[in-house]
Amino acid sequence: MTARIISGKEIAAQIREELKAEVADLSAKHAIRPGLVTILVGDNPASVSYVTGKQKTAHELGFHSIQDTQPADISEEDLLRLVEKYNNDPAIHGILVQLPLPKHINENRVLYAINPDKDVDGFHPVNVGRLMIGDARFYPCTPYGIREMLTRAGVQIEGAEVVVVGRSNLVGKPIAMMLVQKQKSANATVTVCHTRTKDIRAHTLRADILIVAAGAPDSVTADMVKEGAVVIDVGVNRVGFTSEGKAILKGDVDFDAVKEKASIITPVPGGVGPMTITMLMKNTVRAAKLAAGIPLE
Ligand code: L34
Repeated sequence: MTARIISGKEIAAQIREELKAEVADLSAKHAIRPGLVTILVGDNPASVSYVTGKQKTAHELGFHSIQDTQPADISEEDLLRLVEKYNNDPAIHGILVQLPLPKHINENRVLYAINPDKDVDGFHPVNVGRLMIGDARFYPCTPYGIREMLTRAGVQIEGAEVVVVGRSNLVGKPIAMMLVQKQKSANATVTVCHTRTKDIRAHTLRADILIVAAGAPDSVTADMVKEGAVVIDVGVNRVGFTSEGKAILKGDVDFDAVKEKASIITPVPGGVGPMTITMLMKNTVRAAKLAAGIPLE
C-alpha cells in the first residue's frame, strides 16, 4: 500500500480561514480582539523559528500579538515577574512561554505561574488535571493538532488501537490522555511506549494509529508498522544544513519506507508543526471568549 500523505499545512490553512470568521465576529459583535504574548528566553534557533511562526500567524489573523524576547540569562524571578505582568494585562488572553527554558530556570515554576485561564498551551497543572478528568479547558497545541488532523482526514479514532511512542508532557502523555477519553474523537485503546519499553516493535505492529513523538530520526522503521496503519510523525529533527544555510528537517519516522506500508502518513515538515501553531490560535480565540463570558460552542 502507498500511503495518502495528509498535509498539516493545508488543514491548518483551512482552520485559519474558520478562525478568521470567528475573529471578525468577535470584533463586530463584542469589540474583542484576541491577545497573545509569546515569551522566548534566549535564541535557540528551533525556538526562534517556532515562535516566529506563531507571531506571523497571530498577525495574519488580526490578533493583538506581542513577541517578548528575553536574554538567556534572565533570572527565574524576573521571568516570573514578566508572567505576572501579562497575567494582569486585560488585553492579553493567552500567554505562551516557549520551551525548553535555560537550565537555571525551573520550568514547572514558570508554567505554574501562568493564570490557568490564559494558559493557551494547556500546561498548567489545573489544565492538565482537567484534561485527565475529561473536562478540558485548553488542549495542548500539538496533541490538539494531531487529533484535528485525524478527524479531518476521516480517521476513525473510536475503538482504534492507538500506540504512542514518547511520554513527554508536551505530546506523549496529553495525546494518550485525550484519545482514551469516553468522548467523541476519542474512545481509543491507548498504549504508551518509551525508552524503557521492552519490545517497542511488538506494540507498534499492533497500532491502527501510530503516533511518534520520540525525538530522534528513524525511531520508527517500516518493519515496526502494520500494513494500512495511520502514522502521525510528530518529530522535528534538525539533521543538517543546505548549502544556503537553511536547516534540513526530518521527522522521527523513516518516511520513505513507512509510506509504502501505511494508509495515511504525515510529512515533516508540513505535517504536525503547522497544526501546532494553528491550534494555539484556536486556543487564544477560546481564551478571549472565556474572558468575555461568551459561550463556547
Ligand atoms: N510552550 N513550547 C511551548 N509550546 C509548544 O507548543 C511548543 N512546541 C514544541 C517546542 N516547544 C514548545 C512547539 O511550538 C514544538 N513546537 C513546534 C511548533 C512549530 C513547528 C514545529 C514545532 C513548525 O512550525 N514546524 C514546521 C517547520 C518549522 C521550521 O522550519 O523550523 C514544520 O513544517 O514542521
